[in-house]
Amino acid sequence: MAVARPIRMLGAACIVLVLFMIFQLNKEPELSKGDNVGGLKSDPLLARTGEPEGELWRAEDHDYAPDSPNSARTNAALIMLVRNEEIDELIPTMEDLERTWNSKFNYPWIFFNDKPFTEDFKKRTQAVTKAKCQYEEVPKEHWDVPSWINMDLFHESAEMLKEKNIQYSGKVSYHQMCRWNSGMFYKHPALEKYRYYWRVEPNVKFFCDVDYDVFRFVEDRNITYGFTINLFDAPQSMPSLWPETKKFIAANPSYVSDNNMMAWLTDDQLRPDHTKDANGYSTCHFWSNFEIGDMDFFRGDQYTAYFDHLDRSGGFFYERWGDAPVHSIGIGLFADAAKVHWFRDIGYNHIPYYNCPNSPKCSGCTAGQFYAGEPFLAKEDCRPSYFKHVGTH
Ligand SMILES: Nc1nc2c(ncn2[C@@H]2O[C@H](COP(=O)(O)OP(=O)(O)OP(=O)(O)O)[C@@H](O)[C@H]2O)c(=O)[nH]1
Ligand SMILES: [Mg+2]
Repeated sequence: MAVARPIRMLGAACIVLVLFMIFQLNKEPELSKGDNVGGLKSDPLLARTGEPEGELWRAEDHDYAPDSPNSARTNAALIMLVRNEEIDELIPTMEDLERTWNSKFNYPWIFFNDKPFTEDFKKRTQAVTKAKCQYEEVPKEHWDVPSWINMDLFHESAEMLKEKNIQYSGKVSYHQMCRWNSGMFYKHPALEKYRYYWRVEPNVKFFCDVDYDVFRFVEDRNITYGFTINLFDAPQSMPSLWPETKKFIAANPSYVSDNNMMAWLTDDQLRPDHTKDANGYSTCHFWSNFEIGDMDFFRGDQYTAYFDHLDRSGGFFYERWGDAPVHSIGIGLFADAAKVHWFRDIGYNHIPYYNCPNSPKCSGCTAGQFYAGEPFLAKEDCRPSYFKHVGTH
């Protein structure tokens, strides 16, 4: 029986439409921001993301039972500085990371606080995980404002920073927190036996299933530092950080790594005004609310001397240096750039920024999304400079 011509035409049109849709679904998405991702043709976050290459340790192949004395876990821990009052924001974050990763590997959680943890905090956090939870107070000598800081000068400086809209500048505890994260956390006795850490904060989100042992991954490849988000900072919070850094380098030129990231640290193309206002530092940094790192790097001679130099100069209090730029400059100068890893496969959000891979392992975020909220946030993205000067590894 002959099929009427209009029906044949309709059938052909449907086939073409289906083929077109298959093509659209399979092609790599176009870059959303013109050519602005470090000169790359497409945003690497939009490319299909799988697991990293090479051998990976999986829970099916090794013993990751929580209480196993001979487990395949390496010496690493999940760490979090947190206040008792933040418990409600912390539980969903812990649940996220347990669901997507740690319930398979059972690395211990170590919580730090400048005050004693309450029984309620301990009970509710331990209930989220099969892994061991440990609760530690920060030693007073690691937290207190150092003796060489003049508090009158601190208050005067805080007033000036407030006029420049620098958030939290008047809050002493915020400065203490930034200093502790910059140069103290890895000196805590509870971390002495550990080499690798994964830093977590309350209220952050994880979107993707990660099915390999991330700590074994960094150990096997000798990775010094892993990040998810690369961001600009407020130059007004750190006018003397780069000048102090330059003084340190001039006095210790041999500390600088042969394969350093100076070009990224001093880029003056992407946001020239930022680099100018921060006196030579682009302000680009690894956003340190997420970091996976090798504490042996921070305990090493170069970073130790660098932190001590910065600490003595007073900028953690007279300015508002964050641990993110301080870690980033330390890593950018003293580490081997080849040993810094972008965890593109770990979907992550700390309000308002995202790392959201294009992968079937992820749900709850939009692939390639960098921010949620006002469009002006887009300009805080420093990935174009990082990809250009350092790469996408
Ligand atoms: N125990 C304790 N934890 C703190 C203190 N200040 C900050 N923290 C923790 O340090 C981390 C960073 O503090 P936040 O207040 O989130 O700082 P931030 O990320 O720069 O600021 P937001 O953008 O407001 O999140 C979080 O894990 C806090 O729980 C403090 O005084 N005591
Ligand atoms: Mg935070």
